[in-house]
Amino acid sequence: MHMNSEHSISRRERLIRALQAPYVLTDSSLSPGRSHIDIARAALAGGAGVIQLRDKGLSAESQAPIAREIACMARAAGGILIVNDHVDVVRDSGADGVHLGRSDMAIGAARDRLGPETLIGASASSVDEAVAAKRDGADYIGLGPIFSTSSKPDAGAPAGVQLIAEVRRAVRIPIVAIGGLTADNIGEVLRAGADGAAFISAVVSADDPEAATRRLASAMADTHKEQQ
Ligand code: TZP
Ligand code: MG
Repeated sequence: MHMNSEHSISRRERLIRALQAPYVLTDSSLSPGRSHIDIARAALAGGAGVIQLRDKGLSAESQAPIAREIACMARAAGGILIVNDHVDVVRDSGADGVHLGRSDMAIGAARDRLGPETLIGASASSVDEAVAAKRDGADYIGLGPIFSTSSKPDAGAPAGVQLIAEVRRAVRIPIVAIGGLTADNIGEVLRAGADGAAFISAVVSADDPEAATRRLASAMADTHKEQQ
């Protein structure tokens, strides 16, 4: 794949731009009958800026060809693909980055494997974890759960939008809020200082994921306009 340092700067700039639109996690277990590719296609058509391939049950080997296809689709739509958990899938697929939780590979080790060009997102659920993730070299923070969620059984107690404001004061890298986000609460999430908003059930469990993404994108755009 073609890579140079210009590419690396623009990848982070592309992230900031992509985060203006919904960040959609393709959890197919919550979306009966739809594949990761179906969900990604619908979300991109509805205006998603970032797709995160997330499958807790599928091996890295099986995820690589899916990631390759979604990476092409995302690129064609001007969006970004992040792979959850699996550093090696990123290397093999041309995805833009990886998202790491606290029980995944350490951020520094992932950076060594992936180099400076690749985006690394890190989960945090407190100010201290966000500060540590930034210090370790994360490019953005996935912060949550903000509201209660049934999509991640071990997500912990909802923190509320107050945590977004606290993390905003503590770190300068982009904050992507997650956990129970919907078109109805996205305004307060962005006003609290989040740069982006990640959704699972609001998109993947909707009857029409494309229309659901479009509604979320429009709610986000309304808030951005109001903030200008
Ligand atoms: N991390 C923190 S909460 C969460 C993850 C993956 C689940 C978010 O799902 P939903 O359906 O948008 O609440
Ligand atoms: Mg993880």
